[in-house]
Amino acid sequence: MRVALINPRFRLPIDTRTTPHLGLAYLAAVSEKRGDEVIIFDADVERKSVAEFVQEFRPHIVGITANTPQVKQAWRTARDIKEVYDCPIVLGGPHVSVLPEESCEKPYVDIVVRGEGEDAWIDISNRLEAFLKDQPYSTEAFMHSENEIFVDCEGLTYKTTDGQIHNNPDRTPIADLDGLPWPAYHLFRMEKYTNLQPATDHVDGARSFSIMTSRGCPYRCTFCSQSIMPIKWRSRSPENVLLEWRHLVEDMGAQEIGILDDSANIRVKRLEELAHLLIENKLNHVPWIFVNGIRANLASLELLTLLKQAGLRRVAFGVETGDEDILLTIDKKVDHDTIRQAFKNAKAIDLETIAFMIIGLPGETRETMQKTIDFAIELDPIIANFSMMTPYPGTKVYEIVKRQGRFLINDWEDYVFFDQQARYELGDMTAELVEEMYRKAYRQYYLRPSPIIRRLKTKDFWFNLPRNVRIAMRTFLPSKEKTGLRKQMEAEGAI
Ligand code: B12
Ligand code: SF4
Repeated sequence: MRVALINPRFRLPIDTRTTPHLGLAYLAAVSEKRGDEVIIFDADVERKSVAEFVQEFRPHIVGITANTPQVKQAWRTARDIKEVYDCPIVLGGPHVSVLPEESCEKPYVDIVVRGEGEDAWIDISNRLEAFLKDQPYSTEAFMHSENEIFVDCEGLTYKTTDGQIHNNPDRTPIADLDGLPWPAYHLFRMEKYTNLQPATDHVDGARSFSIMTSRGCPYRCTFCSQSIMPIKWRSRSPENVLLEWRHLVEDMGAQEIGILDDSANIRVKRLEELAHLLIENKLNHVPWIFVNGIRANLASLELLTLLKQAGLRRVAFGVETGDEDILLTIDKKVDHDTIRQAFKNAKAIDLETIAFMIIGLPGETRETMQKTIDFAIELDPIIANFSMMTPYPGTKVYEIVKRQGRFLINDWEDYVFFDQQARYELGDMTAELVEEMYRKAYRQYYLRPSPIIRRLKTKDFWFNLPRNVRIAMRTFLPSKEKTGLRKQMEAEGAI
């Protein structure tokens, strides 16, 4: 079958990275393994319209991914396709996994896959192929209520032709991650993408790759959207990761690799084994980074030293807040001294560090937010990343705001966290205060002599000068205007 997988166009109001979508890369890989002809249409880097694309490729099935700010663009994409071409349209990803009916109610969406997608996607493809053997091609017939094609297909919310929405039970998470094929990077035009951290690194985007060595996270921090990956943490074996790592370095020419796991160091022994394998197999010359925070309580000097020998260049920690009480309320299950020690360990061996911080958590006051800024300054990472607290549906913070607070946004496209605008108010925490402290965080952190001198001393800063100037302008000047794309999308007609 011909299979189209689509990443709807969505640019953040900041100058961020554009990297191949790993979820689509996995879905494409399992489809190729099934024997399908697959095209990934990444609207972020494509020039032609999606309508032109489907008319040329004539896919038997289309899959569209959607996180929260992307979901309206996913609906527009589905509509644009259905207007010119008939095929079943399937949505998946973090947003639709939490609110599947919302998307399934749209006339141009047939099926929503909730959670991890590979098995459900292949199941849908198999059922479609079997159906097409005896029938002329028609989505109407395929989704007809009398056919009951999906009645026992787990992990799906779907709509039959009588307008009924069916919510099937969840699908069991993939137990054997080693059984998955490698993400289909060969289907992306790699030269169109940036590297993993373009604000700091000067690596060719076509030589920068992501890898996922584990899925899920056993924690449930109140602000974190954990809709796709279940609470059960599962990992690939070090030997299996090594094979993909070697492929990225030797076949794809990787010059940097980013580990995308939610919690990569949950099982320390596994990471140690991977590090030994990278060293033994002489793959440690290619620098790699932890793109997401690793657990500070499991980042001993011994572990970090070994990882550095294996090529680790930069490590990130989810610090979130500088206030002890707020830290307890967000269920991070770590304390400040542990975080201090993790940074000390990383710095002792010259690893670069990133701290992820949040401004505007429930219960915050001017004092607690100031403590967050002060704690970032104390830790002094090369990147202090302050996010505006954005309550995503499905999180505990979303429920708290719904019950006790007031949302200041009612458009999914505004669910981004670098927009300088407060997303909600709760008790005495006003939007004005949060926005003031958010701007203060960046100014107070970055407009100090040490970060400025540190940046000026790095070669990559000068290579990335135009981008760095743009980022500085956006960060330090208040943003009143919506981005050009938002305006354009609004002009094209909101759904
Ligand atoms: C890497 C990453 C990014 C990168 C790159 C994104 C990319 N191109 O893939 C960058 C830095 C750009 C980014 C940005 C943002 N991100 Co982000 N990101 C991630 C991260 C850490 C990993 C994504 C990943 O590769 N996952 C692994 C793959 C295998 O999973 P997946 O992509 O979800 O796909 C699987 C399923 O969802 C499903 N699926 C997905 N699509 C489809 C489609 C079909 C048809 C089917 C059947 C199934 C299916 O099947 C896939 C395979 O199992 C996740 C956390 C996480 N654990 O996923 C957060 C995460 C996706 N991001 C999140 C957020 C909030 C954002 C931002 C909005 C943040 C912001 N700055 O404001 C932006 C939005 C950017 C945009 N343009 O849309 C949230 C999403 C929450 C939500 N409700 O939407 C997550 C879940 C983090 C979290 N725990 O809160 N992000
Ligand atoms: S913030 Fe990190 S530790 Fe907390 S639930 Fe999300 S992925 Fe897990």
